[in-house]
Amino acid sequence: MQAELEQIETEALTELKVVNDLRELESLRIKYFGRKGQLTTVMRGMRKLSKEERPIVGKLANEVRTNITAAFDRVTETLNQRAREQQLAAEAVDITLPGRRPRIGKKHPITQTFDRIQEIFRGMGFQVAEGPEIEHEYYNFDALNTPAEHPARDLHDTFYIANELVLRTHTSPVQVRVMEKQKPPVRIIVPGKVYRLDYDISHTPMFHQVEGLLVDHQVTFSELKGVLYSFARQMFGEMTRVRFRPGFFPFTEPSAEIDISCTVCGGKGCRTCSRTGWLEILGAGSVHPNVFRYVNYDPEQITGFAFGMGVDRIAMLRFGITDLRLIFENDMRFAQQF
Ligand code: 2NM
Repeated sequence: MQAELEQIETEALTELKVVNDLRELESLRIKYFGRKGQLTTVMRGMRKLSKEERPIVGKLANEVRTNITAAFDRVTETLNQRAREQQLAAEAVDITLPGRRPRIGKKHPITQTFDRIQEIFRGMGFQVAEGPEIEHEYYNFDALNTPAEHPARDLHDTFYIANELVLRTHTSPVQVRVMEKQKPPVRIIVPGKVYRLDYDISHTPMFHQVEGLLVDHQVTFSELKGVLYSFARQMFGEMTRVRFRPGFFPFTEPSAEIDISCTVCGGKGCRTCSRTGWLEILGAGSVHPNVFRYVNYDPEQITGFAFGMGVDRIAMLRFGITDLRLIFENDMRFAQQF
């Protein structure tokens, strides 16, 4: 039995030297210490030994068990450490590598222009209103003093999408909706997308507009001039000159077309202003009494002015964009420049 114990010890220690992983180690533990393990079996057999032999063999058995256990502990520790090292190596981060530069988004030049226009008009006490892009003919035309026979309602200009429903051709219908709900004073601007059946080098079927409306008791045309002069100088620079020419819109009377001195040449004449020194950027006028009647305002008591501008052309001037198509292509190389 002693010889057997010594052989178990030698064998166990030898086998433990070549263990590769924790699974192999576990099957060795079962082989020696399990319920039917070699050491367990020998120790169980000690019951049959004589009184004299038992302490001697028992002492040896204990020593053998202690030695093997110690060897198991050492191997366990080594394997655990190796596993930790492998994990750390696998998870290692090379902090000397250059960082990956995050792609930073930019606001589209149209959005930036909308933002600036809104900022200027908020500064003059206007609030921002929005409304649907699919409109009823009533709001897009009738309530804006544009009767059924009016040329602006021609099929060639308007996207009809269903009976009596159109894609709005301007943002003015939103102003009608606001006036229907709100008594004067009304002081709003309406930014948004508008749609017209028009597609060539200088027109896209969808484009962007900001329209403004100010109504109250005793509002005059000179206040319109004051607001638009202030806007022009904040938007295009303090040196900007402004001129009003007579114009026509069905929803305003009188109406005006408003030019600013050319932002490229300062008024000397260049390609951008077709050698005139002026750029047409706004339409405006005093709100037609008929528009007030549609929203139940009394035109004897209430006056007001309205104006409208195309945002796409203003954005092109602002950022020096020479081709309208670039605004709608959404090429990242284009967008990154502003
Ligand atoms: C323009 C030019 C002139 C305008 C009129 C109205 C409303 F709803 F009050 F009648 N909103 N916008 C208007 C007037 C728009 O755009 C070139």
